[in-house]
Amino acid sequence: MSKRGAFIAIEGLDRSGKSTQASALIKRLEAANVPCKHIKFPDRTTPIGKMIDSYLQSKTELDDHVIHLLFSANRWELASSIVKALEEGTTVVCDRYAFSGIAFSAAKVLPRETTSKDGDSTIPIPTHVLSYEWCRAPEISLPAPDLTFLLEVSPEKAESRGGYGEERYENKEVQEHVRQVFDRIGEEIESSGVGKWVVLDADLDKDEVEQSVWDEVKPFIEHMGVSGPVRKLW
Ligand code: FDM
Ligand code: MG
Repeated sequence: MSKRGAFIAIEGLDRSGKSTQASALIKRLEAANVPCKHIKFPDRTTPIGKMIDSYLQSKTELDDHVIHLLFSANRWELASSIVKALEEGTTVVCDRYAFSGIAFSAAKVLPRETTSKDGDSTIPIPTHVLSYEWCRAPEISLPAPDLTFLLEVSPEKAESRGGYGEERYENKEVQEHVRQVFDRIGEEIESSGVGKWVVLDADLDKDEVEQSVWDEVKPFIEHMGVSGPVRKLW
């Protein structure tokens, strides 16, 4: 069997430069004559993707469980085509994947925080709407990335890049909660051995980040190769 393609995911908070880096990586792969394909989640072009798009633009309201399952279904509807491309030797670069799915949903807290008394001070206890385990469940068995980059951007840098947009989740508070879940996911991926998790400082100049991405991807593709069947998410 000829070598299969690598499955590479690029994850991070808003304004971390994911899309820029995904495009830059595709260009580098093309220049190195590596067959490759650029995909993005959510894929807003499918019927499920259109429902997600409408929700993100706050044109529709959906129960938190429902939107979580739609995001996951949006990956499942493309899962077999991802596996097929990889098996045919095409490297797939994915802008956001299941880790965004878990992180953004598990980060949701009820608008009103309950508080606990500690001496004289009142400590807010955020109440999570969906548990981490519940959010992770529908992602089980999706094709697993061989390599995932988490682009870490500071709130200050995100702000300086033009701040957040108008869509749902694009605000400081949500992003901070999401950051914490991403850290938990990274620890789990590392210890599970399903794929490699690489954290990069995305406050750096985009050319520097691009070089760091390439420094990981190039030897990965050339030497270690990507062998064996496509793995499944943990
Ligand atoms: N998002 C993205 C989720 O909540 N779940 C998911 O499974 C995915 C893939 O959708 F706020 C969120 C993350 C982001 C929003 O993403 C749209 P883009 O990258 O801005 O299109
Ligand atoms: Mg966005």
